Amino acid sequence: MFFIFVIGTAGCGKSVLTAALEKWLATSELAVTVVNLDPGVEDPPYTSDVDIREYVNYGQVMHEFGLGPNGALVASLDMAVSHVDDLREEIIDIGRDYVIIDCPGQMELFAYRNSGPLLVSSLRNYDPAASLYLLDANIARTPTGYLSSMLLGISINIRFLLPQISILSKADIISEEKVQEVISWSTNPFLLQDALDMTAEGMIKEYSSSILRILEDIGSGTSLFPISAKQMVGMETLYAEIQRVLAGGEDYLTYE
Ligand SMILES: Nc1nc2c(ncn2[C@@H]2O[C@H](COP(=O)(O)OP(=O)(O)OP(=O)(O)O)[C@@H](O)[C@H]2O)c(=O)[nH]1
Ligand SMILES: [Mg+2]
Repeated sequence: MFFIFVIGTAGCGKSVLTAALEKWLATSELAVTVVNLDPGVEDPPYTSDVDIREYVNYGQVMHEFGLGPNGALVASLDMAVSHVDDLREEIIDIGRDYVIIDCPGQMELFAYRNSGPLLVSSLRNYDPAASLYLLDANIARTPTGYLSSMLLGISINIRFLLPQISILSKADIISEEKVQEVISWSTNPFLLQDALDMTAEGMIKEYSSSILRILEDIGSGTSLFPISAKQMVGMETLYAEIQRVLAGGEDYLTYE
């Protein structure tokens, strides 16, 4: 059983990609379980097989504890941790080869708090897993947006300890030329440095080369995969990369 966690900032296209990947795998006659891990979602673009909303009621949490939308999401995920064994049991009972997990968009849950990484590690247990980290084309189209998105990806990577595939999502909303430029930043740090030098101001100019060195050192210089889940473009390449990573072609990060 292979676990694929779909993560990224709010509205970057996680749920639509989850639906598209399920559709793509299903048409390739691969069996998929779709898990919704977002307590706050109202109408996801897929039919979930396993759903966190069966275990926690986001609206009720907000109402009962007098919380705002973000606080209620944090509290809901904290509560969900006590149900993680039930969620995994459901997934195991269904028993399909691929498990795609659509995560909530509040990155704080994964980058800083414990509940996100705890849910991830308990759900996959010791099964092979990878995370798909989506960089929203809306954000990553600018050099500073790209850089900050990559840094957020690293924050998540060091909490998840999973091989991570970086995706330029919603690639159809920017021109093909822009897509190629953003991809070139991912493979050639000097091009990103040039772009930052041309557009960034003040401190970021001074810091950019050190930040770029960090990105390179920890291996974040791997290519981005442009995807349009809406137009089902890039799915085959993404699947090949998922296969490569899950088959162990990429070392798992280990931190003591
Ligand atoms: N043009 C375009 N729009 C997309 C694509 N994928 C998603 N969208 C749109 O982006 C918006 C957000 O998509 P979602 O899949 O709900 O994003 P999400 O990351 O799941 O959002 P949260 O769960 O709220 O964090 C919706 O309006 C989608 O229709 C894409 O490939 N191309
Ligand atoms: Mg979503």
